[in-house]
Amino acid sequence: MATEISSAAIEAEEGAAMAAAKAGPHKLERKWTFWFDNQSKSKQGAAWGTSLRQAYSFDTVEEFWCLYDQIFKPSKLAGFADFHLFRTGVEPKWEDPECANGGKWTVPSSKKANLETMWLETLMALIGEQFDEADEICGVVASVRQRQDKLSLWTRTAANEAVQMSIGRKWKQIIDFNDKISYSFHDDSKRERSAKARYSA
Ligand code: MGP
Repeated sequence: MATEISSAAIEAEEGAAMAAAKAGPHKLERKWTFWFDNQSKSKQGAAWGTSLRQAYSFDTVEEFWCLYDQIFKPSKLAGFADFHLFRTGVEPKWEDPECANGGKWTVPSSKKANLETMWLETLMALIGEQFDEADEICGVVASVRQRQDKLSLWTRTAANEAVQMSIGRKWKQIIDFNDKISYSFHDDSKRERSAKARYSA
């Protein structure tokens, strides 16, 4: 009897493994691209963006984990650098047509470990399409700075306050952040270094 059960169990396990292999990689709803910008390596006085590089695009869960594990962990960044995850086709620049009328929510992070956790939670929420207004989100940036690290969630229609408030509130839940976060317009950032907060959540 015992032998019968164990062989049946083995058969069932083999069946499940075969099914998983046949199912193949798990496709995401859309394609995403990782970027990086190691500004500590750029020449002094070089224009902004000269060190910004498009790195890898992916559209399966398996590729995401591979890229995240091997490369895109903020703890691997030193000095003055950024990692970005943006929808494929959208460049992480104010000048991109999808970002031109947009802005960003910013979350400061005083501890490296917090930045790492919040970054991963945000990546998973984006690729898992957890935001109701997913089409309104351009991407997320992890910035490692000497002063203070931060995460910024870039959205496309800054003037739509209701959409931004909904995204900001949802983001705080996702990353389990309880302090206030603020939203700035890229248009203001173009004019002044410390753009004023337009919304807060
Ligand atoms: P930042 O990196 O967004 O601000 O922009 P931060 O992190 O507060 O400042 P940092 O000194 O710690 O990096 C810093 C500056 O980079 C801006 O004031 C712009 O001069 C330039 N810059 C940043 N971005 C995202 C852009 C962009 O998308 N386009 C252009 N043209 N310049 C940018």
